[in-house]
Amino acid sequence: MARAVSVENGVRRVIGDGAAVPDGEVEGLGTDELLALYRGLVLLRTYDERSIVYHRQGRIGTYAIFWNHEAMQVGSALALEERDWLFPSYRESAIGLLRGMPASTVLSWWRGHPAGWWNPAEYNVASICVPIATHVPHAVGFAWGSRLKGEDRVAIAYFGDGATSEGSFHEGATFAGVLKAPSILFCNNNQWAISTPLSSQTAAPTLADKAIGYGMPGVRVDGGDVLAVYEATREAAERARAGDGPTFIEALTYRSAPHATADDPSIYIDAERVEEERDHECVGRFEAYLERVGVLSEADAVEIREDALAVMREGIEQAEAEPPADPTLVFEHAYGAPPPTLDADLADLRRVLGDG
Ligand SMILES: Cc1ncc(C[n+]2csc(CCOP(=O)(O)OP(=O)(O)O)c2C)c(N)n1
Ligand SMILES: [Mg+2]
Repeated sequence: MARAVSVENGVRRVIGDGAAVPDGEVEGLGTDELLALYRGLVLLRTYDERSIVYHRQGRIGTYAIFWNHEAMQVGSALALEERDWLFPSYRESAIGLLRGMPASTVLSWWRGHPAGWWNPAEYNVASICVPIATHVPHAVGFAWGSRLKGEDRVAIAYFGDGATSEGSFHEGATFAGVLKAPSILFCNNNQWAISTPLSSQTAAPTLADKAIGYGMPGVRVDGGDVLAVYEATREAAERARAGDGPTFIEALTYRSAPHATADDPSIYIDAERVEEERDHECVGRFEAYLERVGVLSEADAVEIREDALAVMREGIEQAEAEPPADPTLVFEHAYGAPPPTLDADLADLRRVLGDG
């Protein structure tokens, strides 16, 4: 049976439904800040939708869709300061765009091109992490190191529900709690780890319940509500800066797109629940809120959408203008002592690529 994300049971919500459920507001967010959140949502939504088209056209490789995860990414990233560091997983691949990273960089990453590598210190955005949860200890270690150096930086690690079953999550969370590292463990609970349901990840009633075992607060928030995510992340950052340690945020959603372009969820997912989620997708939900509070005009909305499309057009053009990568790069940094077969392997690859 389909069921909407509950707003009871301690799940924080700010945006109402325009009818029986009233709107709230977040202290300190004026017109400019609300429009910045909207701009971020539209930019990421446009990135995601264009990427699926580029994938179908063979212009990027396999792509991890984040449709309807934008509120979690934008709400949390914009609640932090520019000096704070983001540690994304593949699901947050384009989060750097919110820090001024060109779209061509992220598109190049999905094209498997070295132009997709960036210097993390340039944007305070760590490399996209594909191994599940291994970046949790990285983020926590970074936060702890920053504290030792007397810097006022918070690190946020993004990961999924499935990641909470990994050893690296446990190690990172333990480390964060014990050392009071100024960090935020942000879990996008989209209730699926590819085809493995949440019920296989934990017997606990909620993922936030795990936080108590690590000595940190566990906060549950409606992951489709950009304002609730913003507020929860801002509070977590304040705790971290005050020296009170990490916070685990469980943002609830239901994955309403395939895991990635290579996945067919129709054989395992609850289609009715997906439809319901899509009807309440996070960008439209915030747009309706902004219209209700009189902040967004139709002209603004059109301009913001056109700007985002222009970013993507320029991004794919730049990514495709990159000269082909040198295949030796794949081999060069893999071994301290290369095996004797490596030269022959490289010659084979060059032949396949018509490159030698
Ligand atoms: C260490 C490791 N094991 C397995 C995989 C294969 N894998 C890729 S995505 C994924 C599911 C992760 O689910 P979740 O943590 O819920 O994140 P979501 O994709 O739903 O955002 C798995 C098991 C991997 N990338 N890394
Ligand atoms: Mg998941």
